[in-house]
Amino acid sequence: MRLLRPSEILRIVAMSNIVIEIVEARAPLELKSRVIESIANKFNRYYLLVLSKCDLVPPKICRDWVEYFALSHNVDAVCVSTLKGIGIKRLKHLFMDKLKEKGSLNIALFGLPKVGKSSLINALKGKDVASTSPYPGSWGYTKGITIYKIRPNIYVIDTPGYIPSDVRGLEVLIRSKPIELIDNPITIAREILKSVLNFDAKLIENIYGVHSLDPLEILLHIAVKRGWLYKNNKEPNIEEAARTVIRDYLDGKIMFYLLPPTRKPFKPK
Ligand SMILES: Nc1nc2c(ncn2[C@@H]2O[C@H](COP(=O)(O)OP(=O)(O)OP(=O)(O)O)[C@@H](O)[C@H]2O)c(=O)[nH]1
Ligand SMILES: [Mg+2]
Repeated sequence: MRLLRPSEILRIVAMSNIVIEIVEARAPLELKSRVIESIANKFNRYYLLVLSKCDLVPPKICRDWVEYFALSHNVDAVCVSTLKGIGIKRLKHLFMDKLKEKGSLNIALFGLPKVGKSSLINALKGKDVASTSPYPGSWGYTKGITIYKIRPNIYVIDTPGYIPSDVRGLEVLIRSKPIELIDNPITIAREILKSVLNFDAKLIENIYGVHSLDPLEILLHIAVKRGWLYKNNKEPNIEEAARTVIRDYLDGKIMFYLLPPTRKPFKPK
């Protein structure tokens, strides 16, 4: 699967005057890299964080994240949903303001695979010019660096997904390669289910029709219910069930999201 190389980031930032990093609103800190921001700062480029797929979190939570990034990271962030058309007008206004300042805009988009970079270009352009796909490496994922003109003097650069060296954990494991090629889908799906069960056990019951707090039992249930059995021993194929859970998480079918870290209340001395 084609990923963006670190050397390409430098080249793209050098030819841009705005750098946008896209992270999904449901897990911004799990997807945000320090690398992009620090390269943008080094080149003295305006850095903006787009909190994508904000339709998957309550509006108040996305607003809290915007406030969190403003106060804790001194970074501008915007909530966007290309699916629901949220935040697109705001972005366009922001670009028009920057255009007055800079004369022309080259806007670079970076982010892990499947955060919605190409979908954002299509929403800005108002038609499907960049190909998109639901899963890492699935048909239509971005394989090259392409410049799209979205308005006179405004160009947006689409890039392949990037796996930053400072981002680790589940999000990296499920986005770095096609789901069929993930070596340990059961371990990963159990982690996803564990987090979702801690968040709201009802979600799992609603999606998979099983009332259980045990991730393995849930995978067994999914495999049995869908008739997935290993060919050799006819046991439930929980590996297939695990890949389904990973797909459902990426699809947003599992409505799970994280909250911004709580700030310590300010105590006057
Ligand atoms: N719920 C929801 N899904 C979205 C939104 N925007 C994009 N998606 C979905 O997210 C998936 C990934 O979108 P892409 O635009 O292909 O993501 P990408 O970052 O360009 O992915 P790569 O090119 O592989 O790096 C697709 O299935 C989109 O339909 C959104 O606002 N809300
Ligand atoms: Mg893409």
